[in-house]
Amino acid sequence: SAVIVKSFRSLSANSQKMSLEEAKQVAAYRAVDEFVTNNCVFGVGSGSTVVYAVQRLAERVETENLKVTCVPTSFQAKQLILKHNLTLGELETNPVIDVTIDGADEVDSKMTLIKGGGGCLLQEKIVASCSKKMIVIADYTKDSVKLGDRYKKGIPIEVVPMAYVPIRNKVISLFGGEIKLRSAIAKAGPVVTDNGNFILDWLFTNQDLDWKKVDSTIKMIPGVVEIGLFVDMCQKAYFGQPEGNVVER
Ligand code: ABF
Repeated sequence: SAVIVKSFRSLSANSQKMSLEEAKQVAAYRAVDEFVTNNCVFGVGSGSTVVYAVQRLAERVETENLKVTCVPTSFQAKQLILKHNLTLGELETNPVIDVTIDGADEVDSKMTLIKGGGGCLLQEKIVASCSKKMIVIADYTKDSVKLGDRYKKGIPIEVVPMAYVPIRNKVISLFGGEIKLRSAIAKAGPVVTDNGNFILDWLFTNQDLDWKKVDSTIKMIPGVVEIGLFVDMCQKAYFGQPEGNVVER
């Protein structure tokens, strides 16, 4: 009986692990099936959930013979587009995007997003700003009431490397909390983004800040390139659940 209990435990543990990936996949498939149409320009986000969205897009392009132009939000996204032999576009030739599907680190009850855990926030925000619709796909661990409820790694701020110390000091003097310069692994050098910049992770403590004001104020600090706060940019979010269903907001 001990063996049976152990196997059930490992099974349930595996099924729990599987459910996080399944949750991402079911959310991604739902969004692609709902929003991607023939002749559309599609913004491809970054992160692990978007991998499933591109898989589903490639399936549909092939089976339904769809014409879709894909604009990437990072080096990773571009590689995904090329890997699936999808039509690669760019903002220079496709400055208006019909729909962007992207991941997020956290979504609050007002659809404000923390993005940039993967370091791609600048191009993600640019592409999202050029999109008629921006759709978030995520597993259930991203669905929060307030920013900071679940995601504890802070809000990423992309900065020009020379200015990271004065920016760090200014953000803390304005809004409190603490700030860490993102490095890939302990004692290694700082992470450098696709755009050659550094990332500061701002571990905010006040969860009731006016995020629109925070976004605009921090953006005004010289040397700040972008902040991983998406306010009033996301029209809809799909959260895959452990049971395999999808919660839409
Ligand atoms: C990307 O998706 C980033 O903005 C964010 O950090 C990431 C979330 O990653 P995942 O989909 O792997 O949870 O868009």
